[in-house]
Amino acid sequence: MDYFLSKEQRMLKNLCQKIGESKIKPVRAQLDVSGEFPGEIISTMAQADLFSLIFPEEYGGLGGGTMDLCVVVEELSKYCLGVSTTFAATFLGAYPLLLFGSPEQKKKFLPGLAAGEFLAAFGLTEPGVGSDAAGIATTAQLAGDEYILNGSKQWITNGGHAGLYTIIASTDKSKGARGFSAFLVTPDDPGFSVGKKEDKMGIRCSATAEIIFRDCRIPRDRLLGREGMGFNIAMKTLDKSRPGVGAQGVGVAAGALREAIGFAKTRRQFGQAVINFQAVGGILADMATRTEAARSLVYAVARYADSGSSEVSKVSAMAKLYATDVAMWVTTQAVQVMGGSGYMKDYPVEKMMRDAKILQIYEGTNQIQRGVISRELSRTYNRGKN
Ligand code: COS
Repeated sequence: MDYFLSKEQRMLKNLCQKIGESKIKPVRAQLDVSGEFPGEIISTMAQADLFSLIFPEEYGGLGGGTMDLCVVVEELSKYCLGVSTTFAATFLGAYPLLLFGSPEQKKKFLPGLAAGEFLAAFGLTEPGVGSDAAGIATTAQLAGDEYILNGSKQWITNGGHAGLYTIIASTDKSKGARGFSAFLVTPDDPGFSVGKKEDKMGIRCSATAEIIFRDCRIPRDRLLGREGMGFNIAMKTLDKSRPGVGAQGVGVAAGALREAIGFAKTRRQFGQAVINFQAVGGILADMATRTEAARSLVYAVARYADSGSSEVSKVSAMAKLYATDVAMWVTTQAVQVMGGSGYMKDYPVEKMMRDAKILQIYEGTNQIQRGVISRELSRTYNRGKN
C-alpha cells in the first residue's frame, strides 16, 4: 500500500534497508547467541546520521518527527529487534530532554546525541516498581548546589552503554507521584554505577542492566523542568515513544511474514508448494492483513502526534497495544507456517518470535495500555469525543 511517504522518508527507508541487508542480517543470529552489544552496527547508523533524525536543526538534528522515526524503526525491526531497541531507546531517553529541557541543557547534550557520539537511556523502572510508576523509591535530595541520588533502576535498556540517563526520582516523599522529579545523569557522575547485566529471552543484543545510585552527586542544573514535574515528564515521554514501539511491532511482523511467504513458496509437501494449500495461504493472508492494519494505525497515530496535538495518550497506547499484539501473533504464525523448520535456529523466525514478546511488555505492558485507553474513554465521554 502507498502510505504517501515523503521523498525523505522513502530515502530513510532505503538507507535502513541497505544497513539491514549488509550490516544486520549477516550477524543477527550470532549476536543473538552471544548477547553481544551491536556496537559496530550502531556506529554505522551514527555515520549514516540516523541518530540526528528527530532533534532540532539548531542542535545538529534533521528536525524530523514521530512519523520519520517510525519509518526508520519499522525498517530496522524487520532485521533485528535487538538493534532497533538499542536505537529507539536512545530517543526514549532523549524525549524528556527534548520536551522539557532548558536551552542550556539541550545545548549541552543534544548535539552529541544527534551525532550518535553517545546513546541515551530512560530510567523509570525499579526492582519494586514496574507498572505502578507512582511507587518509585529512588530519591534525590538537594544539598547546596547538588542533588544527591540514592536507589536503583532496573531493566534499563542501553544500561552500561549510554552517555546520558534521564532518571525519575522522588524529591519529596510526602507528595507521592507529585513529588517526583526528572534528572539528567551521566556515567561520570560520582556514585553512579552499573549493576547486573540481564540475560534475556529475546532482543539479546540489546543491553539491559541495573543502574545504581549511591550518594550519586549531580549538579543542581541537571533537574529537568521543575521539582514535582517528574511523573508528568515520564508519562509524556511514554506517550511520545509508544508509537515507535508499535512501529517495532509492524517491522518484526513484516519481517516474519516475508520469511514465511518465502518458505511456503519453496517448501513442497503432497507434491506441491505448501502455499497452495488453503490452510497455509489463509494463515499468510491473515498475517498480511493484520500487519497492514497495524501499520495503518501506527502511521495514522504518528502523523497525528506530529500534527501537534497534546491529546495523544489514548491513541499512542492503541498503536502500541494493537501493533505489538499483532507482532506476537504474526511471528507465532510464521513459526507455525514453517513447522519444524520455523522452530529451528537455522531460520530467523524463532528469534523473531522470542524477540516480539518484549513488545507486549516494555514501555508499559499491554494490560497497562488497555488501562490508559479505558481511562481516557471515561475521561473524555462527556466531551462527546469517543
Ligand atoms: N500525561 C500527562 N499527565 C498524566 C498522564 C499523561 N499521559 N497520565 C497520567 N497523568 C497524570 C494524571 O492526570 C494525574 O495528575 P494529577 O495528580 O494532577 O491528578 C497523575 O498523572 C497521576 O495519574 P494517575 O492517577 O492516572 O496515575 P496512576 O498511578 O493510576 O498510574 C499509569 C497511571 C498506570 C498510566 C502509569 O503508572 C503508567 O504509565 N504505568 C506504566 C509505566 C510504564 O510504562 N513502565 C514501563 C517502563 S518505562 S520503559
